[in-house]
Amino acid sequence: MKTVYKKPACLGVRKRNSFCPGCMHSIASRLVAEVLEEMDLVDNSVMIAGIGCGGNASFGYIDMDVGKAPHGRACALASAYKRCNPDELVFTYQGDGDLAAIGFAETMHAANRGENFSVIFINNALYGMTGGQLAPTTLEGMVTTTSPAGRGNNGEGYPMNVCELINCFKAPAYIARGTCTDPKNVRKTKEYIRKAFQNQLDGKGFSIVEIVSACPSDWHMSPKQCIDFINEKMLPEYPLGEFRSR
Ligand SMILES: Cc1ncc(C[n+]2csc(CCOP(=O)(O)OP(=O)(O)O)c2C)c(N)n1
Ligand code: SF4
Repeated sequence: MKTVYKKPACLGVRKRNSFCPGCMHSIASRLVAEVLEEMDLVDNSVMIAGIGCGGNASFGYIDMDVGKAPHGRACALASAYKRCNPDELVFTYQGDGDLAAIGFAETMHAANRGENFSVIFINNALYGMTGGQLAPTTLEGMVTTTSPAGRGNNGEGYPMNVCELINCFKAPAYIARGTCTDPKNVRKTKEYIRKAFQNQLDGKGFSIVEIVSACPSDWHMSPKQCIDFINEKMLPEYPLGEFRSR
């Protein structure tokens, strides 16, 4: 029988992932592995991973070179690494707590400078690894461990739309938001990742792909309920599509 779809050879070689069942980090990191392999970039790329469950993606799930940037500094490290190694593909892999809270300044300044690397941004609307605290991306009214009355009822402000913010800058080359709720969206998100990487190879500058994702453990939902929640609640706040493609 002819194999038409298989696991990327670079995935799960050194270590199997430890993501919870239904966690979209597993789909997102697989898509990254697929694109790297299809573009023949596995041996000429560096992933700069941050903290949290997203940061665990640096622990060898993809058999490639990795850098670890604790405490939100992934975009700063990626800027420096790419400037010193312009011939390598460099991308960060970050959650929303990492990128939009602790690492907000680094992300925005790297985007505004038009640094020539790519960002894979996993937006699951809270801090996953540490037990589900409020993130800048938490939805209005959403209950988290640090917004027990629902976001907005105790001075927590409003959801932060990272792609839209970055779209205010002149320099970025590619900005897109996808999700992984069904095969059509998975394919689209993969295409966004491919375009972001190609933009970087073409020297066009900063690219970001946000992936609206599920955290079943801290949302206290089944994987199926998570998909419904994304479709009904997350996507109206975080619309999908390409914001900019140069
Ligand atoms: C400066 C700093 N404060 C707090 C922490 C503790 N910490 C580790 S993971 C994490 C949450 C990460 O959440 P997110 O980036 O959304 O990633 P996820 O786990 O959802 O993938 C925090 C706050 C830290 N590592 N650094
Ligand atoms: S805690 Fe959430 S983000 Fe972390 S692995 Fe589990 S489902 Fe994924």
